[in-house]
Amino acid sequence: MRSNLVAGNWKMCGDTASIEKLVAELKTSLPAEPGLDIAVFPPSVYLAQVLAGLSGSPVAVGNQNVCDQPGDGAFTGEVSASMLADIGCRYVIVGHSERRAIYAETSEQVAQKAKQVLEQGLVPLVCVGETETQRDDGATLEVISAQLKPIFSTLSVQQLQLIVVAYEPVWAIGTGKTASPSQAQEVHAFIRALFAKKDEHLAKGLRILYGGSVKAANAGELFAQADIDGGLVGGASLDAQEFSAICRAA
Ligand code: G2H
Repeated sequence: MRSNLVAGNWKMCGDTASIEKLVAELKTSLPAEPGLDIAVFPPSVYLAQVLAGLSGSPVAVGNQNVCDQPGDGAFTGEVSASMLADIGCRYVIVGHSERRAIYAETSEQVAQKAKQVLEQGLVPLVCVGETETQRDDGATLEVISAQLKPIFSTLSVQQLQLIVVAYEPVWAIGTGKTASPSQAQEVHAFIRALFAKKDEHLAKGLRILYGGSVKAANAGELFAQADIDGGLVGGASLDAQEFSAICRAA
């Protein structure tokens, strides 16, 4: 049976004081339930602060990005998966649509990043999702399939068993528009079927999160879908009460 995962992507938000307050509030408000994993992804300069603040709590910490090369090396400005493992991170988001769109990350780079993360014993959250134009053109499933192709060709079946996929329709990110539960379920089922072509057992165990304007008011309906195993939450994860309510819905 798959355990649900709710992940809070804080993006490029916060400062020392606001993060201290958020961590303190999360410690008292987040549910601790068997079968539910919770992780937060602060901006990387605050990872040490958040790891220290959440130490002893069941909440895991991850980074929002990683270098596609192994460390150490001459890659100015980058952070390696080995460094993230060294400080105690458990997860890394790779291929978020903001990185694909703003920083021109390709699906091949995303697969290399996932490989680096796995080689350090961490779990990559591999993000995929179509733009509004692609959805309007009826190309959603084709786009998702193309984004996942390098993941299948780069990772072994053993490695694929360890990843988490996040379906985040670009048109729903930070826009207040959410995919309907049935729109999201259709894509999640498609993703699971793609993994089943590789290995049935792998597909059954794969956790597929939904992301895109998830909030307490829509989380329950989304998470009730057969192939939705939790959420990747942006804006709403910056409010401890709202994030806790989303976690309770999982
Ligand atoms: C999608 C999501 C978190 P939000 O980017 O990754 O953000 O919930 O603000 O749409």
